[in-house]
Amino acid sequence: MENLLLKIKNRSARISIIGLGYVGLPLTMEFYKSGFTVIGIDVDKGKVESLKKGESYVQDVKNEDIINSIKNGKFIPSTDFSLLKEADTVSICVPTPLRKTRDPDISYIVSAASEIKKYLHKGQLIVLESTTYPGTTDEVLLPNLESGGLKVGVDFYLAFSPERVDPGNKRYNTKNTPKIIGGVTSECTLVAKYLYEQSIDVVIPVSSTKCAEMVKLLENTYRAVNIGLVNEIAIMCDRLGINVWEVIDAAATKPFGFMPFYPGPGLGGHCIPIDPLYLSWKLKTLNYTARFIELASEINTSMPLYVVSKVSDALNEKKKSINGSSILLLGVTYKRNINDLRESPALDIIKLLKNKGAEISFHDPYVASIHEADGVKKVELNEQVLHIADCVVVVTDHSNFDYPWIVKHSKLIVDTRNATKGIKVGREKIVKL
Ligand code: SAJ
Repeated sequence: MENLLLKIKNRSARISIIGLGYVGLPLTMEFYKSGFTVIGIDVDKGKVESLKKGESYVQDVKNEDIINSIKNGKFIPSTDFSLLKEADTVSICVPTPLRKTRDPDISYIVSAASEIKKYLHKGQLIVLESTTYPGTTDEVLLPNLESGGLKVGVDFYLAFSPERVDPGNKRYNTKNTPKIIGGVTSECTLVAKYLYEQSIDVVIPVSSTKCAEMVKLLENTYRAVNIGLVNEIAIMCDRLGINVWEVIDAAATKPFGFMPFYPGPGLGGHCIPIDPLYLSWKLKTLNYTARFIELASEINTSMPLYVVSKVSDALNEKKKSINGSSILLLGVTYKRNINDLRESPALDIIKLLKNKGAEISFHDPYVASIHEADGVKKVELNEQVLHIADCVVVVTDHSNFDYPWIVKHSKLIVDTRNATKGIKVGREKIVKL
């Protein structure tokens, strides 16, 4: 262990990262900036080629950092896993999606592990960062890595450290977001903590890999359940004839014991809709039903249908039906001011409206086309397009939309994000969740 600690201290340790996406690439740059040489491995040749051309495809990573690190020989992007034989540490930052059956898909972790095993050698540190269910490191990764005869905590070190990357967040980044580390043994925790604290401001050890895996799932389940709660509160307020947005803003004046969440068209992104289902799946294998997670998922996934019912009621007030109406969606990404469509509720809303015979178009400054929704075209946003639409639906409240101008030139608006807050017009023109 001492030898590895010394190599980390004098920066002769060769770091490797598997998976150069929105987690792995920023982490690569942090290790580089703190003086390490980093081998970055990705199965996607296109990513590796872009990096070699000095082009970053991750919004929080600058081209110049890529160019400088490669020019100085301190960052080696490659698709070749055999480079792992030179690596002293390996951080695994691969995707952990859901299968079509909504069960966890840890196949990317398993294939990374089988590559690592080929080149595993004494003194190496392996850290899994991909979000997964508690037990993955101990029950899947560890047996795989020890099957070659090396002993964890003695010959090599293994830990879990949840990623906490929030793409586009201008305040929190990889370096200044506290990092949790849980090792298989105390030596594993010590070595992993020592490595990460060379590049990350605050590193917090916990007692096990399972604890570290669970920390991440608590963080994101907390969000999914609270978003589910506030979506149900919105439905209740609608039945009660109460403005849910006013209720939340008023509740948010409480300086303690309350954190505002806001209703919306549904739960998008690659974390919040997915991570809690990793936890509920694991508990099912232990004959336990994670009721909050399942209920929140049920409510959140019902929100697109709820939005379409609001559109239907709003058109009905104008003696129109969805069938044959022209409907313009404003914003289709899963949350404001980013270009990510993954799991976006807009995709569900489009499907539901299409099935009811609507003529749909969209405008989103961050999106050129929606390949998941053929026939739904992007239109330029102008007075005529707004006026032609029988209903305009604000699905994603990008900051660069001119909401007063949109309201002025629209006949009818369904606002799922309270984006038109403060604009004084009659209820017959703006309908909110
Ligand atoms: N959403 C609501 N109401 C809310 C908050 C979010 O409907 O009050 C919706 C969003 O529109 C989106 C989905 O939920 O469709 C997820 O939104 P999010 O704000 O949780 O954003 P994400 O998915 O980018 O979550 C990431 C997570 N980061 C990591 O997993 C490392 C999450 O833990 C962060 O808390 C979150 O960013 C953040 O705070 O920005």
